[in-house]
Amino acid sequence: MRADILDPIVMGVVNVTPDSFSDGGEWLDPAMAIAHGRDLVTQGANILDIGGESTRPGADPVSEREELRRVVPVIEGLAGAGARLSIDTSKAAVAAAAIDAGATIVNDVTALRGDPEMAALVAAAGCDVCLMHMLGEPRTMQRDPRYGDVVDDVKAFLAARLAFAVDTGIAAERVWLDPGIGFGKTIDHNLELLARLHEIVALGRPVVVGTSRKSFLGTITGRDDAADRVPGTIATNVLALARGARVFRVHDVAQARDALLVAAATLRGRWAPATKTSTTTTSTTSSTTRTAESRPS
Ligand code: HH2
Repeated sequence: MRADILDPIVMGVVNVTPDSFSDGGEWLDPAMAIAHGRDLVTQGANILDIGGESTRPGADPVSEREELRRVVPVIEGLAGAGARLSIDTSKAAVAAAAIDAGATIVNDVTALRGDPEMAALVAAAGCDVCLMHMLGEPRTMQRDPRYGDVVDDVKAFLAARLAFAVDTGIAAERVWLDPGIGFGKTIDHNLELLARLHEIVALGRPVVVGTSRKSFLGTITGRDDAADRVPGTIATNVLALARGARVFRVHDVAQARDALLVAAATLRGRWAPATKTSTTTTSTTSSTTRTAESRPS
């Protein structure tokens, strides 16, 4: 029995991009993106992660103006939809506009290295921030990535970025950490990070895992179509939960949510019925009560 297993938090992906690796172009129209976000909330998303720039291997950068044009109307349209809103950006101006429009989480795949203004913005806003590991940058990151020991290296990087965040005035309780599955990693790097995820969890901050539909799942299963990688996504999410991960960034919310709720109850050897039915789960181990302001701590 695992009393230490906290309620999983499901972060649904809303990509307002023409070129994302698995759903590029599907939600580029703001009305379509807003409808998709609302649908993900209905499916059980606790957080919606809205992004206007693809970070897939080889992706070209997007201008600030274009990124703002893509994401701000979508965040405005999803404010009050029943989930916390996260902005997936490494640009401070985009994060600032998103926060003004209702976002309360900044998901920065550069871990505050991409824009010198970002750390101060997050500190002043008092929002939550996800710091992700990436080796190199999206255009070139999959060209022969190398580590000493991948888990030790990623853990040391995340510890250093957490210290940097705290030094710039961000409360440690606001920081989430993400090993950056697929960002400058071979298939074996991804698998070793997932197998030893508890070593990252030991840093003491909520760990975010983003395996959803990624290419290493296709390599293992032979599934070329990213939409066919949901079972692989769920396998990694459930195993990550068992190793202490807290937030699961997924495209296929309903399937991931069900699997994670059953996995959490099974690991605990106990199930408590939800007492409220609004849209986001609390961080307690004792129930699946839902509250809009819940966050990992
Ligand atoms: N993965 C992607 C984008 N943002 N953020 C975090 N914290 N962790 C991740 O693993 C992560 C992320 C890539 O997935 P997706 O958004 O579907 O693709 P694209 O970058 O092509 O838009």
